[in-house]
Amino acid sequence: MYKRYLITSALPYANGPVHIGHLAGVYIPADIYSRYLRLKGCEVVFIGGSDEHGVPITIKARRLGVSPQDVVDKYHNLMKDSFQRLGITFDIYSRTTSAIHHETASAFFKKLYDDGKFIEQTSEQFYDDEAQQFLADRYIVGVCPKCGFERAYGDQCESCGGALSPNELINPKSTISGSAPVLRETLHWYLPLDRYQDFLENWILNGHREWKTNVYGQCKSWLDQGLQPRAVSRDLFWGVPVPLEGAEGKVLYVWFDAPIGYISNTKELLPDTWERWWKDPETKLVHFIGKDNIVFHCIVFPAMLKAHGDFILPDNVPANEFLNLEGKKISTTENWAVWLHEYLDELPGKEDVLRYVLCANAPETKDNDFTWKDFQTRNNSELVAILGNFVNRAMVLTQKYFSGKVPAINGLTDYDREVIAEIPVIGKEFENSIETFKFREALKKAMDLSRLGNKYLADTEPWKIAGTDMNRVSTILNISLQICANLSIILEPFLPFSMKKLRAMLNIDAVATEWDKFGNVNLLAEGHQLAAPSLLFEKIGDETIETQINKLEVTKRSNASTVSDTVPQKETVQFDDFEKTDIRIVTVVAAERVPKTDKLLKLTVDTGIDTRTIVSGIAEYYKPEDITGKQVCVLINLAPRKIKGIESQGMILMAKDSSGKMCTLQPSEAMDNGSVIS
Ligand code: B3M
Ligand code: ZN
Repeated sequence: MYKRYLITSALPYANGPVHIGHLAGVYIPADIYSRYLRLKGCEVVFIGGSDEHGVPITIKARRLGVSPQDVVDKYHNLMKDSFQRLGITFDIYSRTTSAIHHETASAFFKKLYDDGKFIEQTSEQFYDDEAQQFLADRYIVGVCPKCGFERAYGDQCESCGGALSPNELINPKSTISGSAPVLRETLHWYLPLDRYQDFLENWILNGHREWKTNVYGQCKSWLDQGLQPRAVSRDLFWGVPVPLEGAEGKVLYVWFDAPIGYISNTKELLPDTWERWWKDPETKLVHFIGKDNIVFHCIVFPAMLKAHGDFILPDNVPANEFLNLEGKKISTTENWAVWLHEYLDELPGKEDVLRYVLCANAPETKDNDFTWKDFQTRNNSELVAILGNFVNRAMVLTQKYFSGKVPAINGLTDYDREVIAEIPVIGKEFENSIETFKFREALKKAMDLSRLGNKYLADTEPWKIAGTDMNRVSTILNISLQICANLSIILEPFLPFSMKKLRAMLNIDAVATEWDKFGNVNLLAEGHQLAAPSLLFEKIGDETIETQINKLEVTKRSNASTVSDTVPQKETVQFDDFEKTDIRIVTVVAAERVPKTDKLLKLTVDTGIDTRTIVSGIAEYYKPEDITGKQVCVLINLAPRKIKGIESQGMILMAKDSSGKMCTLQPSEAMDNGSVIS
């Protein structure tokens, strides 16, 4: 077994928060593995960081009217903080906008360029004449040739899901200026992957048959199709500039610089010794990623490393499949997700429950589903009923009969011996599972130890013999407590917060719980004083689960439009212009349909100044009885207009999303009619 491990986890794009899909796929397994190896006494460096380049970040920034740097600052900090709160033990969580990364990625490119590893090629790309810039595929929208959707992107139609290239779009438009893009010649550098075909085939298909089947299979299919040169630069203003003369306006393709981020972050962490981690063949490099990143980590990045020549190659790439949520694909754009920072705020103290559920249910071999019901069940009937219950009984009984001091062993029965012998067996199986990246199986094995303890107490029933045979009670509790101490070792990679608590209850420190101690039943000396017992886990009630389920439904409905089709910001106005509008809180006192129309309601509103009539196109969304009695916002000084013969004196303000759905706006508390909105 290797002694030095360099563990990386995919660098998430800094354009949104972390959700449970990321955690189950990448960060929890990587953290479990790192913690386990540290327990074993291996030298471990665990690298994380944000991927802060790429087109989507520039699009988000443009849409929000801020700079790309603003976007990545916000999400980098949010992600870094929430990972830390979940106990992900990165040795460094840095970012690809750091100076050291720019230098490192730039030098990497330059070396490959100087060594003649690239080919240069001119191609035609869409260009926005008005904005004077080349357009990434995502910056071009048009009618989808497959389904007719009007705002399909140059790389994909979000309506039918079809992959597109920009020249297939009907009536393409630049999203920057709105003008029709034109084709222009541009020069780029390509990594000729075809030249690495033989090397990769041999290295992966012959040399790494032990890789997970999903990973090996994907690599094989890429290799079977035959590799093609890939562009490693882009015409874009955001990224690591191509370090060549005459390459102004060009940056490294995000997938070229991002994996180099693993190297830069190691350098940042260990300026003097980083080379041991990247250049010494004794180091075992392991990339934790999601399945959509397999080609980049198993084919492209290794080809880059090989082309460079100084670096080791990954030893394993244990990629996971995807996690769905309540039967549906997790979607950032539809806000169909459980966001880590919100979970941490809303379910404080339940970090380990999430870690547990996401590992127990990890999409290791196929896509899997997270449901809040399953979350509740796993907490209540596994963490509480098995693990928590066992530890609590052992602790409380010791408190009760032996004032919290570890009692003596007074002779062993055959059954005691059997139970004791079972512990190292579990340990061996556990090691085997974890070292082959089967973390679900490993967790199950570790939980088997608490099942064993639970059963041992249930079978021996020390509370029943306390009056008659204290010697026997003493032995039973000693063994039970030794099992607790072993649990605090084996479960530490999975449930670090609770195991810390358990160690505190057992009054032992972390050194006492290194992996090589596992399996022993002398971890706690006779007479050792325990601390007071407290519960490791608590039941989660139906209300908590319902709140989360409701929240998902609501946020899904209300945020459906946040990303793709938000209407661009209008021109700047001066405060004086805004001041001309008179927006008030009013109450709808009566409402009726306008005859012979589908959309219109005639509303009578109390403005605090007067009672007046407003005709509003909200009949599709509100029945007269639903809107009556509600407070809404009204532009009261809009020039009166006749609609269907009725004079409308003002306009109800409505929010409208990209699907066309509309809703009224209400004050967060009841206000007097006529309250001014400013
Ligand atoms: N940022 C893609 C992703 O988050 C990408 C990973 C980079 S790892 C070097 O799925
Ligand atoms: Zn389509």
